[in-house]
Amino acid sequence: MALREVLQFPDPRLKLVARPIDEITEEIRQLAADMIEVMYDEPGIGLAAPQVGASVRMFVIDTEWSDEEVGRNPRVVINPVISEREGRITWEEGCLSVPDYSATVERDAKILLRGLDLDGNPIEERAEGLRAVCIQHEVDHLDGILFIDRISRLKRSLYVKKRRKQLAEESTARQA
Ligand code: K1U
Ligand code: ZN
Repeated sequence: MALREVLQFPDPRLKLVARPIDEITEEIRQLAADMIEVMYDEPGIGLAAPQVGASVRMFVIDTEWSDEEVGRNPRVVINPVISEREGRITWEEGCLSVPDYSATVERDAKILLRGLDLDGNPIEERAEGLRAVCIQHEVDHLDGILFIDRISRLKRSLYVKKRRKQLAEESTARQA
């Protein structure tokens, strides 16, 4: 089956607050499997359900994967909550839903993530560095927040202008 499409800014579905998952159904398991496939295909190190148009609180992450299948260790996190935070860190972030742009964002340096896995078992993970940054980025997606909402107004408006121009050019090219 074709891969699910990743929604791109300014798709309004990226602004929605996703709803908690109250039952882990076959549909949720299939969504998780599809998201893992999309994450490796893009490629990315994380992906949140709203990015593929599913407004539910789930993300997938693999911050250390390599091209060989044996080097892959995807984690699925359902109803994530960041319950402890310590220190600050800055990181150059990108986003599969924000094409052709990256910017430095300040976030919590060390976090404790809680949630559920696909069997409904509790997950508890302490993370720092890129892993902590990526988890916060994915939880933001579940709350309708993009990393460009966490940069200066000037930088954001310059990006929005560039993106509008890019979309207008794409539309002209399609009509030609
Ligand atoms: O949620 C997303 O849009 C995925 C995003 C996650 C992320 C990256 C960097 C900092 C914070 C969050 C990406 O994966 S962008 C692509 C990327 O960073 C990457 C892709 C392949 C190899 C290594 C990195
Ligand atoms: Zn993103």
